Amino acid sequence: MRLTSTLLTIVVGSVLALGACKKDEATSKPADPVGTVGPDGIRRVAIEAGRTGYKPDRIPAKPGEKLILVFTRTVDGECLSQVKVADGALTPLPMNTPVEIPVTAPASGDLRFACGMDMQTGVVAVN
Ligand SMILES: [Cu+2]
Repeated sequence: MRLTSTLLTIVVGSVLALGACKKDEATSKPADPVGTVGPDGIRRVAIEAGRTGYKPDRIPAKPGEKLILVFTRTVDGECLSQVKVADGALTPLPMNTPVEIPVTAPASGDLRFACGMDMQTGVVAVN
């Protein structure tokens, strides 16, 4: 009897935990490294600077392609409050405010972006 109720508690607990997990996934936007092309013909890729770093953290691009990275910081704290793209200046990222940074993909290889402390990183990747 006691074992049964313990098992039941575990099962119910797991179901509740799974449910909570699923709900989390549904509310957070999936990473989309492709983005959308605006009326100006320039591709915009939204990047979330959040709890787990940059999402997406790898944006495939064509050689020399011009694109606009749209960073939105969704987490408090100093770490992701600034972003540095390639060898450019540090750009402040206010909370929940999209900040557009135009970039040109390299002829080959990766164009790197990182937080102000160089802890979180991502790339615009040319294959
Ligand atoms: Cu950092």
